[in-house]
This record gives sequence, structure tokens and C-alpha cells, in this order.
Amino acid sequence: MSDRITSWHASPSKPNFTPPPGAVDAHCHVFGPMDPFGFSPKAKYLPADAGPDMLFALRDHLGFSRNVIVQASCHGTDNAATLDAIAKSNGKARGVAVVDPDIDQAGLAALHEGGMRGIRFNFLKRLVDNAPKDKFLEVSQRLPEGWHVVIYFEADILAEMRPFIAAIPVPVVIDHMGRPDVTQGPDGPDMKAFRSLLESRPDIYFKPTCPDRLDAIKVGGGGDPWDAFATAVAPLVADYPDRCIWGTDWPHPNMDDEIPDDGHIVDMIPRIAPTQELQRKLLIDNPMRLYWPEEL
Ligand code: 0GY
Repeated sequence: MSDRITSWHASPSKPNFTPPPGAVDAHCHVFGPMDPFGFSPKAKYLPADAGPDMLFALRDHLGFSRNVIVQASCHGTDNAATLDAIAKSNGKARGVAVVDPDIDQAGLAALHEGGMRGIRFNFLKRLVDNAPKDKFLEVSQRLPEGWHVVIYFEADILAEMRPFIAAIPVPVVIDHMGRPDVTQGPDGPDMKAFRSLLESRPDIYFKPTCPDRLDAIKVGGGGDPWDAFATAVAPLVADYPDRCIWGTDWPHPNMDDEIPDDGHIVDMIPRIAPTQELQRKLLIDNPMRLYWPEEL
């Protein structure tokens, strides 16, 4: 693999929106540092180091209180870098692991002890070589108490994902709403299909996140300030206020052009969740229920 990619903004602006005290950035990652946390031999991208110090500095700069760190595909099923970041957070971070589905119960218990509260199943072919649904279902039946499953897929496979999602025995969180085409608008086919998935069971959460990916110029969107994203997503948050959690997606894996300004990403929050009540649910109540339920 060639050069290491720097996928994040060097000096993100201070957002105009001030997150409420206790707000959780519930979708972010760490990359390494590569020494000592090397990347997976199967990684599809090789990022520059973006370790916990950088993540926590960004958290403070943007006005957040906590992080949920999602194990990124470049680290494969070795969760050491994510666990290290959680350990360094003084209790202000928890995580979502990616595991070999053959992991034993002691391995799962150790991840729980290290602050993990869920596992992620990634179905993006550009990120992972295979996604064995039967094995994913088996491991999802023996997760530690209180865990959930995070699923990342794109809108074109939503229909084929439905029986799999229906069979998962714990709550489900869908990354980036299953990547709908937001330029279709709030009533377009992708959003309609996603709403129908949400209607299929009451414990599916979603992340109304990643305007920079879903409303990018290179996919036919308008780019920052991501108006199509705001138009398509605000009604979804309004209709499912108890089922959404939000995150920056820093350090924006794989973004090699149109790198977003994280201050602008935060300024999307009042555009998709315009009231203080919606903001509290999106940024505090819903993520706390999934990641720090003992503090409620
Ligand atoms: C995201 C999105 C992406 C990457 C990963 O684990 C990952 O590498 O999640 C992506 O490339 O779309 O949410 O981080």
C-alpha cells in the first residue's frame, strides 16, 4: 500500500452551535498510533496516526463531553488501539469493537471490561473482504448483557439486509442511516426504504451522520454546507427522536478530497435537530442509554 492518508482537517473551526453539557460524539475513531498499534494486513487504506490525544483535543474544541470510539476497519479485529484510547479517556469514552466471530466468551468479557458496549458488522465491500451473516448472527446471540450491534451498509443492499437485521437478538444501530441518496429528498425511495426498516422493529437506532460523505460533490450532492442532507434528514430525526445518536466521524476514514471542517459538521446539528429537546435526545439521552446506562 502507498502513502499514509491524512483524512482530517488540520484546523477545524469553532462551531457556532454549542452542544449541551454532557453531549456525546457517538461515532468517531482512532488510527493507531501505528507504533505500537499497527494496522491490519487486510486494511484497505493506510491512515496517518490519529490517536487519543488528538481525539480528546477535538472533543474539547468542539464542546463535547464524551466519545464513542468505533473500531475502524484499518485495525481489523485487533481492538488494541481503540481499547487504549478508551483507557486513556478517564471514563469519558466507550467503544464499539470489531471481532473475529469465533471470539470466545472470555474475549467478549475482556472487551466489556475495556469499555466496549457493542460490535460492528461492516458490509462495505471497499472496506472489508467478507461479511459472513451466519457467523455474525451466531456471535450476536452471546454478547455481554446490555450490548448492541452496529451495522454499516449502503442503501443498495438494504432489502437484502432486512432478514439479517430482523434476526439480531439485541438492539441495532445503523451507521449513517445506511447511506441513503440524500439528493432524493426526505420522501425519496432511499429514505422511504429506510423508514420502512425502522418501522420493522422498535429497537433500531440510526446515526443521522456523515453529511460530508452523503452530500459530497463527488456523489452528486452539493458539498458543504450540505443543504440536501439537512433537508432529507431533519424529518427523520423529528419522527424518530428516541432512536438517533450523532457523531463527527472524525478522523473521517478514507476522505482524501472534500475533507470536512469538523466545526461545520457540528453546525449541522441544529439543522437536523432544531429544538433543545431534540438536541438533548440526539446528543445525550439516546447515546447514554446505549453506552452509559448505569449513569441514567
Ligand atoms: C465511517 C466510514 C467509513 C470507514 C469506516 O471502519 C472504517 O474504516 O467506518 C467509510 O469509509 O465510509 O463511518 O467511518
